[in-house]
Amino acid sequence: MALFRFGRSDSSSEAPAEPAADKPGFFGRLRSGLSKTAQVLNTDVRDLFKQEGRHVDADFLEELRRALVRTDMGPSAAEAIVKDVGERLRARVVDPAVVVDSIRSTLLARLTGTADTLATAASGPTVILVTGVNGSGKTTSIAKLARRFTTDGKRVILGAGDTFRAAAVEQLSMWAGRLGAEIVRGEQGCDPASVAHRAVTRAVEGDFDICIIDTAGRLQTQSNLMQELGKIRRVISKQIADAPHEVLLVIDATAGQNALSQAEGFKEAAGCTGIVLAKLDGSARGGVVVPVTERFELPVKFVGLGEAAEDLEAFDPDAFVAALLEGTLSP
Ligand SMILES: Nc1nc2c(ncn2[C@@H]2O[C@H](COP(=O)(O)OP(=O)(O)OP(=O)(O)O)[C@@H](O)[C@H]2O)c(=O)[nH]1
Ligand SMILES: [Mg+2]
Repeated sequence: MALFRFGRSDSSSEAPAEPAADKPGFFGRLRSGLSKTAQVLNTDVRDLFKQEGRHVDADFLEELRRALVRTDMGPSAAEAIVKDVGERLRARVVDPAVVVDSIRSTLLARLTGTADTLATAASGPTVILVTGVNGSGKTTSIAKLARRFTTDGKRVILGAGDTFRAAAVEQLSMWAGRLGAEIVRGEQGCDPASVAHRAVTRAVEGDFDICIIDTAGRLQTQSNLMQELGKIRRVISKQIADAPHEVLLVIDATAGQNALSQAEGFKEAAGCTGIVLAKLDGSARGGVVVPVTERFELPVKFVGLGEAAEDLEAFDPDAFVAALLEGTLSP
């Protein structure tokens, strides 16, 4: 299986949907999306440095651990940072630079393996199945992905596998029309696996490069609906042996710790291969991708930073951690 790498979209070379002044750059939007987590780091962790000449002892380490756990980075990353800081600074005067460096390197180590790559078919169409809970941003993320592919010169076909709501099919059709992608639709209430089957058949026959299949939102606790995802998967893999090449789980960045149970449920039922973290532009709790990536080995592939088709960026761990740590050392 090959890997497909998108270039980082350069806002200066693309027509923005809104005036540039209204739209902060990538880092600005990432920073605002991570503001809640960054704020905890900023206030709680910085408070620990305030006491002049304070030594690194058990009390300091416990306070640091508690502050870190209050972010969404998860207890395991917090513990690793405390251990590292304890080893590097034991009985010495608190050095904020060492603490920040430890946070940075620990989080980066946990986010490695996350890359802006998508697995693609060696030949024939690449099939991407998109899953997630209700309203997480699946259909919009599909539009954003489709735009990336069509901009790259690829021929894209969409499968309207959310047959639950008529409006869902309309929403995807609207995007397909705008983006110049073909769409395969089914009757409302029909079996989504049959729509997926028809979309893949058309993708093969029509020599499309990419086939992206939408699904209705569902909760990871609805076992019948989770089994339906398994069925869609099986139907696709009978048509193309190594498909779906990616099964993306779209998580709403504001889901916080709920993202952990979503990742667990969807990975098990649908064999998810990666995450799209949508809505990171709002007031979000995006730090949760650290434990999600670590516990479920689900790399974050893309982040959604707005409602428009161009508001998708490849996940960049360095920029992500830098945004989290913004201001932690500043007065
Ligand atoms: N601000 C912002 N809004 C987003 C983003 N992604 C999606 N949305 C909005 O979130 C809402 C839900 O998005 P959809 O793409 O319809 O979500 P869905 O998962 O397909 O929803 P269901 O099909 O109902 O389960 C819409 O109003 C989108 O415009 C994002 O990255 N940022
Ligand atoms: Mg949808």
